[in-house]
Amino acid sequence: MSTENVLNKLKAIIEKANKSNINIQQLASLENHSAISNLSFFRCFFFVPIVLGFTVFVHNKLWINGEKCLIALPDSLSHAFRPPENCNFCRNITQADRVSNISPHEFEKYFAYNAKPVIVTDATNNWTALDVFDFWYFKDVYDSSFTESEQMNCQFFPYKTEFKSLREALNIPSERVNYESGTDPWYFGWSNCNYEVAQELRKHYDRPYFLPDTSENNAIDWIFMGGPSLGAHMHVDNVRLPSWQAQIKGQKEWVLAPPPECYYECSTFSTIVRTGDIIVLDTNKWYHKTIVLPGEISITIGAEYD
Ligand SMILES: O=C(O)CCC(=O)C(=O)O
Repeated sequence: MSTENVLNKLKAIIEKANKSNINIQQLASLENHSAISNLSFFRCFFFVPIVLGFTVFVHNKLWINGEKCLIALPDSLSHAFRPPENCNFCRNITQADRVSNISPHEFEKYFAYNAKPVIVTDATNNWTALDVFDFWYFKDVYDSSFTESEQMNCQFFPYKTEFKSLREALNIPSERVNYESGTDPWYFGWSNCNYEVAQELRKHYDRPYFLPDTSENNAIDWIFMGGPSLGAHMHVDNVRLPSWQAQIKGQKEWVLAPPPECYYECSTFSTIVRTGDIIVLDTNKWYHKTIVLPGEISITIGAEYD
Protein backbone atom coordinates (compact mmCIF):
# COMPACT_ATOMS: atom_id res chain seq x y z
CA MET A 1 0.00 0.00 0.00
CA SER A 2 1.43 3.42 -0.90
CA THR A 3 2.20 6.03 1.79
CA GLU A 4 -0.61 8.15 0.39
CA ASN A 5 -3.09 5.29 0.81
CA VAL A 6 -1.96 4.67 4.36
CA LEU A 7 -2.33 8.38 5.17
CA ASN A 8 -5.79 8.49 3.60
CA LYS A 9 -6.87 5.47 5.64
CA LEU A 10 -5.52 6.99 8.84
CA LYS A 11 -7.28 10.23 8.10
CA ALA A 12 -10.56 8.42 7.44
CA ILE A 13 -10.29 6.48 10.72
CA ILE A 14 -9.58 9.58 12.78
CA GLU A 15 -12.24 11.67 11.06
CA LYS A 16 -14.81 8.92 11.62
CA ALA A 17 -13.85 8.62 15.27
CA ASN A 18 -14.09 12.41 15.64
CA LYS A 19 -17.51 12.59 13.99
CA SER A 20 -18.86 9.75 16.12
CA ASN A 21 -17.44 11.25 19.33
CA ILE A 22 -15.47 8.04 19.84
CA ASN A 23 -12.47 8.51 22.02
CA ILE A 24 -9.21 6.70 21.51
CA GLN A 25 -9.87 4.01 24.12
CA GLN A 26 -13.16 3.22 22.42
CA LEU A 27 -11.50 3.29 19.01
CA ALA A 28 -8.84 0.89 20.21
CA SER A 29 -11.47 -1.50 21.52
CA LEU A 30 -13.56 -1.62 18.33
CA GLU A 31 -13.51 -5.12 16.92
CA ASN A 32 -15.06 -4.36 13.61
CA HIS A 33 -14.38 -0.77 12.54
CA SER A 34 -15.27 -0.51 8.87
CA ALA A 35 -11.80 0.66 7.85
CA ILE A 36 -10.16 -2.29 9.57
CA SER A 37 -12.92 -4.83 9.34
CA ASN A 38 -10.71 -7.48 7.81
CA LEU A 39 -8.32 -7.43 10.74
CA SER A 40 -8.76 -9.70 13.72
CA PHE A 41 -9.12 -8.16 17.17
CA PHE A 42 -5.57 -9.26 17.87
CA ARG A 43 -4.27 -7.36 14.86
CA CYS A 44 -6.39 -4.33 15.79
CA PHE A 45 -4.85 -4.38 19.18
CA PHE A 46 -1.43 -3.85 17.63
CA PHE A 47 -2.55 -1.92 14.60
CA VAL A 48 -4.30 0.94 16.43
CA PRO A 49 -1.33 1.94 18.64
CA ILE A 50 0.99 1.73 15.61
CA VAL A 51 -1.41 3.85 13.57
CA LEU A 52 -1.66 6.40 16.37
CA GLY A 53 2.08 6.44 16.92
CA PHE A 54 2.64 6.97 13.22
CA THR A 55 0.00 9.70 13.14
CA VAL A 56 1.61 11.53 16.04
CA PHE A 57 4.96 11.23 14.30
CA VAL A 58 3.59 12.67 11.04
CA HIS A 59 1.77 15.40 12.94
CA ASN A 60 4.83 16.46 14.92
CA LYS A 61 7.15 16.18 11.95
CA LEU A 62 5.00 18.40 9.77
CA TRP A 63 4.42 20.99 12.47
CA ILE A 64 8.09 21.06 13.31
CA ASN A 65 8.80 21.95 9.72
CA GLY A 66 6.24 24.75 10.04
CA GLU A 67 3.97 23.20 7.44
CA LYS A 68 0.27 22.62 7.39
CA CYS A 69 -0.66 19.21 8.85
CA LEU A 70 -1.55 16.42 6.44
CA ILE A 71 -3.55 14.86 9.21
CA ALA A 72 -4.90 17.18 11.86
CA LEU A 73 -4.62 15.26 15.09
CA PRO A 74 -7.64 15.95 17.33
CA ASP A 75 -6.79 18.59 19.96
CA SER A 76 -7.29 16.17 22.84
CA LEU A 77 -4.80 13.74 21.31
CA SER A 78 -2.11 16.27 20.50
CA HIS A 79 -2.31 17.48 24.13
CA ALA A 80 -2.21 13.91 25.40
CA PHE A 81 1.04 13.29 23.53
CA ARG A 82 2.66 16.57 24.58
CA PRO A 83 5.71 15.87 26.75
CA PRO A 84 5.36 17.34 30.28
CA GLU A 85 6.92 20.76 30.82
CA ASN A 86 9.46 21.60 33.48
CA CYS A 87 7.45 24.10 35.58
CA ASN A 88 10.47 26.33 36.18
CA PHE A 89 9.43 28.31 33.13
CA CYS A 90 6.26 29.62 34.82
CA ARG A 91 7.11 29.53 38.53
CA ASN A 92 6.71 32.99 40.17
CA ILE A 93 5.31 34.57 36.99
CA THR A 94 2.04 36.36 37.72
CA GLN A 95 2.02 39.03 35.04
CA ALA A 96 3.53 40.07 31.73
CA ASP A 97 6.04 42.90 32.29
CA ARG A 98 5.60 46.03 30.18
CA VAL A 99 8.93 47.33 28.90
CA SER A 100 10.21 49.91 26.40
CA ASN A 101 13.52 51.01 24.95
CA ILE A 102 14.97 47.56 25.50
CA SER A 103 18.12 46.61 23.61
CA PRO A 104 18.32 43.30 21.70
CA HIS A 105 20.98 42.25 24.19
CA GLU A 106 18.74 42.94 27.21
CA PHE A 107 15.79 41.35 25.50
CA GLU A 108 17.80 38.23 24.82
CA LYS A 109 19.07 38.12 28.40
CA TYR A 110 15.71 38.61 30.16
CA PHE A 111 12.97 37.42 27.83
CA ALA A 112 13.78 35.97 24.42
CA TYR A 113 14.19 32.28 25.19
CA ASN A 114 12.93 31.70 28.74
CA ALA A 115 9.17 31.81 28.03
CA LYS A 116 8.67 34.83 30.29
CA PRO A 117 5.78 36.75 28.67
CA VAL A 118 6.51 40.41 28.00
CA ILE A 119 4.88 43.37 26.31
CA VAL A 120 7.11 45.86 24.48
CA THR A 121 5.28 49.17 24.24
CA ASP A 122 7.40 51.19 21.82
CA ALA A 123 8.23 48.81 19.00
CA THR A 124 5.63 49.87 16.44
CA ASN A 125 6.29 53.62 16.70
CA ASN A 126 7.24 54.08 13.07
CA TRP A 127 5.04 51.44 11.52
CA THR A 128 2.60 52.70 8.91
CA ALA A 129 0.60 49.50 9.47
CA LEU A 130 -1.19 51.25 12.34
CA ASP A 131 -2.72 53.69 9.83
CA VAL A 132 -2.99 51.44 6.79
CA PHE A 133 -4.14 47.98 7.94
CA ASP A 134 -7.87 47.40 8.10
CA PHE A 135 -10.34 44.87 6.74
CA TRP A 136 -10.52 46.62 3.33
CA TYR A 137 -6.74 46.78 3.00
CA PHE A 138 -6.44 43.00 3.46
CA LYS A 139 -9.34 42.41 1.08
CA ASP A 140 -7.65 44.53 -1.61
CA VAL A 141 -4.25 42.90 -1.12
CA TYR A 142 -5.63 39.39 -1.34
CA ASP A 143 -8.14 40.11 -4.12
CA SER A 144 -5.37 41.38 -6.35
CA SER A 145 -2.59 38.95 -5.65
CA PHE A 146 -3.62 35.62 -4.37
CA THR A 147 -4.99 32.48 -5.85
CA GLU A 148 -7.11 30.02 -3.93
CA SER A 149 -4.54 27.29 -4.44
CA GLU A 150 -1.71 29.39 -2.99
CA GLN A 151 -3.74 30.18 0.09
CA MET A 152 -4.57 26.46 0.46
CA ASN A 153 -0.99 25.95 1.63
CA CYS A 154 -1.51 28.48 4.42
CA GLN A 155 -3.59 27.93 7.53
CA PHE A 156 -6.96 29.48 8.25
CA PHE A 157 -8.69 29.58 11.66
CA PRO A 158 -12.41 30.37 11.46
CA TYR A 159 -12.91 30.23 15.26
CA LYS A 160 -16.65 30.63 15.89
CA THR A 161 -17.56 31.80 12.39
CA GLU A 162 -18.95 29.71 9.55
CA PHE A 163 -16.10 30.71 7.18
CA LYS A 164 -14.39 27.92 5.32
CA SER A 165 -11.57 29.98 3.81
CA LEU A 166 -9.88 33.36 3.94
CA ARG A 167 -11.50 34.25 0.63
CA GLU A 168 -14.96 33.63 2.11
CA ALA A 169 -14.09 35.61 5.26
CA LEU A 170 -12.87 38.59 3.20
CA ASN A 171 -16.07 38.61 1.17
CA ILE A 172 -18.57 39.42 3.91
CA PRO A 173 -20.87 42.41 3.26
CA SER A 174 -19.81 45.82 4.51
CA GLU A 175 -22.67 45.83 7.07
CA ARG A 176 -21.12 42.79 8.72
CA VAL A 177 -17.60 44.18 8.45
CA ASN A 178 -18.86 47.22 10.36
CA TYR A 179 -20.69 45.17 12.99
CA GLU A 180 -24.03 46.79 12.13
CA SER A 181 -26.91 45.54 14.25
CA GLY A 182 -28.48 42.31 13.07
CA THR A 183 -25.21 40.99 11.58
CA ASP A 184 -23.15 38.14 13.00
CA PRO A 185 -19.90 38.93 14.78
CA TRP A 186 -16.64 37.63 13.28
CA TYR A 187 -13.08 36.85 14.28
CA PHE A 188 -10.64 34.79 12.26
CA GLY A 189 -6.93 34.25 11.76
CA TRP A 190 -4.65 33.07 9.00
CA SER A 191 -1.06 32.55 8.07
CA ASN A 192 0.30 34.24 5.01
CA CYS A 193 2.65 32.17 2.92
CA ASN A 194 2.26 34.13 -0.30
CA TYR A 195 5.48 35.91 -1.23
CA GLU A 196 3.88 38.91 -2.99
CA VAL A 197 1.45 39.49 -0.15
CA ALA A 198 4.31 39.32 2.35
CA GLN A 199 6.25 41.91 0.33
CA GLU A 200 3.24 44.23 0.41
CA LEU A 201 2.55 43.75 4.14
CA ARG A 202 6.19 44.33 5.02
CA LYS A 203 6.11 47.80 3.48
CA HIS A 204 4.15 48.70 6.60
CA TYR A 205 5.99 47.00 9.44
CA ASP A 206 9.57 46.03 10.36
CA ARG A 207 11.24 43.21 12.16
CA PRO A 208 10.77 44.26 15.83
CA TYR A 209 13.87 46.22 16.86
CA PHE A 210 14.32 44.28 20.12
CA LEU A 211 14.76 40.80 18.60
CA PRO A 212 18.25 39.42 19.25
CA ASP A 213 20.65 40.19 16.39
CA THR A 214 21.23 36.52 15.73
CA SER A 215 17.55 35.60 15.66
CA GLU A 216 15.70 35.12 12.45
CA ASN A 217 12.14 36.29 12.00
CA ASN A 218 10.05 33.55 10.41
CA ALA A 219 8.97 34.30 6.84
CA ILE A 220 5.35 33.39 7.61
CA ASP A 221 3.16 36.14 9.04
CA TRP A 222 0.19 35.36 11.25
CA ILE A 223 -2.74 37.75 11.15
CA PHE A 224 -5.79 37.76 13.46
CA MET A 225 -8.70 40.11 12.90
CA GLY A 226 -12.17 40.56 14.37
CA GLY A 227 -14.49 42.31 16.74
CA PRO A 228 -15.27 42.75 20.42
CA SER A 229 -15.98 39.82 22.73
CA LEU A 230 -14.61 37.24 20.30
CA GLY A 231 -11.14 35.70 20.14
CA ALA A 232 -9.27 32.44 20.25
CA HIS A 233 -10.33 29.66 22.64
CA MET A 234 -7.91 28.37 25.30
CA HIS A 235 -5.24 26.23 23.63
CA VAL A 236 -1.53 25.59 23.44
CA ASP A 237 0.42 25.64 20.19
CA ASN A 238 2.74 23.09 18.71
CA VAL A 239 4.95 25.30 16.57
CA ARG A 240 8.47 24.90 17.99
CA LEU A 241 9.40 28.59 18.36
CA PRO A 242 8.31 31.55 20.49
CA SER A 243 6.54 34.36 18.72
CA TRP A 244 5.74 38.04 18.82
CA GLN A 245 2.39 39.60 17.99
CA ALA A 246 1.86 43.31 17.32
CA GLN A 247 -1.49 44.89 18.17
CA ILE A 248 -2.06 47.06 15.10
CA LYS A 249 -5.64 48.12 15.90
CA GLY A 250 -7.95 47.69 18.89
CA GLN A 251 -7.09 46.01 22.17
CA LYS A 252 -7.08 42.42 23.25
CA GLU A 253 -7.03 40.64 26.57
CA TRP A 254 -4.80 37.56 26.78
CA VAL A 255 -5.46 34.94 29.44
CA LEU A 256 -2.32 32.89 30.07
CA ALA A 257 -2.43 29.59 31.93
CA PRO A 258 0.30 27.10 32.80
CA PRO A 259 0.06 23.57 31.38
CA PRO A 260 -1.98 21.20 33.58
CA GLU A 261 1.10 19.55 35.10
CA CYS A 262 2.10 22.99 36.49
CA TYR A 263 -1.32 24.06 37.87
CA TYR A 264 -0.18 23.74 41.48
CA GLU A 265 3.10 25.56 40.94
CA CYS A 266 2.22 28.38 38.55
CA SER A 267 -0.52 30.98 38.15
CA THR A 268 -3.11 31.81 35.54
CA PHE A 269 -3.32 35.53 34.82
CA SER A 270 -4.50 37.93 32.16
CA THR A 271 -2.92 40.92 30.51
CA ILE A 272 -4.14 43.62 28.16
CA VAL A 273 -2.33 44.31 24.91
CA ARG A 274 -3.07 47.84 23.71
CA THR A 275 -2.83 49.38 20.27
CA GLY A 276 0.86 49.64 19.31
CA ASP A 277 2.05 47.06 21.88
CA ILE A 278 3.89 43.89 20.93
CA ILE A 279 3.38 40.83 23.11
CA VAL A 280 6.12 38.21 23.08
CA LEU A 281 5.08 34.79 24.25
CA ASP A 282 6.03 31.16 24.02
CA THR A 283 2.66 29.86 22.91
CA ASN A 284 4.03 26.32 22.95
CA LYS A 285 4.34 26.40 26.74
CA TRP A 286 1.64 28.85 27.90
CA TYR A 287 -1.96 27.89 27.27
CA HIS A 288 -3.59 31.03 25.99
CA LYS A 289 -6.90 32.52 25.00
CA THR A 290 -7.74 35.96 23.64
CA ILE A 291 -10.75 38.28 23.89
CA VAL A 292 -11.11 41.45 21.82
CA LEU A 293 -12.03 44.34 24.11
CA PRO A 294 -14.92 46.74 23.37
CA GLY A 295 -14.10 49.38 20.75
CA GLU A 296 -12.30 49.03 17.44
CA ILE A 297 -11.92 45.85 15.38
CA SER A 298 -8.73 44.16 16.57
CA ILE A 299 -5.97 43.53 14.01
CA THR A 300 -2.70 41.85 14.90
CA ILE A 301 0.27 40.64 12.93
CA GLY A 302 3.08 38.46 14.20
CA ALA A 303 5.61 35.78 13.48
CA GLU A 304 7.80 33.21 15.17
CA TYR A 305 11.48 33.95 15.81
CA ASP A 306 14.38 31.70 16.67
O1 LIG B 1 -4.40 36.42 18.63
C1 LIG B 1 -5.22 35.54 18.80
O2 LIG B 1 -6.41 35.77 18.94
C2 LIG B 1 -4.79 34.13 18.87
C3 LIG B 1 -3.33 33.95 18.77
C4 LIG B 1 -2.96 32.56 19.02
O3 LIG B 1 -3.71 31.76 19.49
C5 LIG B 1 -1.62 32.13 18.71
O4 LIG B 1 -0.81 32.93 18.23
O5 LIG B 1 -1.34 30.94 18.94
